[in-house]
Amino acid sequence: MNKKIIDLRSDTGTKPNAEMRQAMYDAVVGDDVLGEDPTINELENLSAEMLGKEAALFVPSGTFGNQLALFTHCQRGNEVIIHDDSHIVQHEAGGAAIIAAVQLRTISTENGYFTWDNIDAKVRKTEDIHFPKTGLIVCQNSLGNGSVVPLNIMEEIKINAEKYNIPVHIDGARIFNAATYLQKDVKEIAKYGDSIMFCLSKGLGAPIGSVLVGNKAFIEKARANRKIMGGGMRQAGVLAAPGIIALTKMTKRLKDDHENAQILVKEFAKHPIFDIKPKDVHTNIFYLKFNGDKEIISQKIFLLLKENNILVYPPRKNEIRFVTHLNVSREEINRIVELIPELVKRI
Ligand code: TLP
Repeated sequence: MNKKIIDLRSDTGTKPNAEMRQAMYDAVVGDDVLGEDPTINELENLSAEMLGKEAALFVPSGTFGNQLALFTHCQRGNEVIIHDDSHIVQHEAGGAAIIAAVQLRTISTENGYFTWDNIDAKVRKTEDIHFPKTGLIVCQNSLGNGSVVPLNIMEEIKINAEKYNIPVHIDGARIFNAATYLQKDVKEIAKYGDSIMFCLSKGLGAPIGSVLVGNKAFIEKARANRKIMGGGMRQAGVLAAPGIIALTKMTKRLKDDHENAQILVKEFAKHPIFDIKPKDVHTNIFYLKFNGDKEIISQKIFLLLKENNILVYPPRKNEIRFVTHLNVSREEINRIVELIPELVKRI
């Protein structure tokens, strides 16, 4: 058995490459709380420019960036319209209630995203003091299942949100994956948000960090709020330096991860026991579903993968998530492809 571990749990586990480590070593730093870290300033200027916004703010994590956006856009007690499957609802430990002190008004749909039609009925359109005020709409692209929301859906949301004066925040942790899939400049997605959070870690390979972008007034307020949240970092240019490489170089290699996901999915799709279609997989993340006794099969597949040193998270709702990323080579993908018929035989 091949002993080398292939870790497909998440792209959050990607390691900084040699160039990033050298850039960290060489980074010129200063006190960023005073705005004096040249490397952070460079990263923030580059981020704003790439996303087509006026200003940007470096933050420690994606969760931090999302929570900061809620905190900055909203008043306490505001209502935030958001999809039930979103990261903010499912994976941010209830932070919205603690930090921004907002109420999340969730919407569930089959495909993981909502349209303006879904949102319209939830917008508070009256001054009646019984009701909370709608403070924000949150969209996510790409989605947690790796699929990409069509831009006409986002455009319709933005246009209508503007009519009611409601800002839109985009959780764009993997917005560069979405842009790669759509073969569009990332600005073409970012223009549908008043603020966007994107991650330098994950598929872009920086060890840490995310960026929040928006207009100057919003980012100025967010900078003050970041301090309140304890996210004012000092000589953090050592963290921003790999972020600059993430943006300038690593954004161009995401297509490799998408191709690797497609190679796996195409192999799975050959076997009727797997319920998956290559065209439904857009980026580097997919959920493998099963035909037959889903609970037993998903558990067996999980254990067989583990036996072969292929790491995925344990099945949830009888589905297994796979995430391809820069630390999984084509050779390793081919090793899994060769193994799939063997797995099927052993179920
Ligand atoms: N997602 C992680 C886990 O938290 C689930 C993962 O393994 O996918 N927005 C989105 C859409 C995300 O997927 C994540 C991380 C975040 C925000 C939070 O980023 P971090 O981990 O930097 O706080």
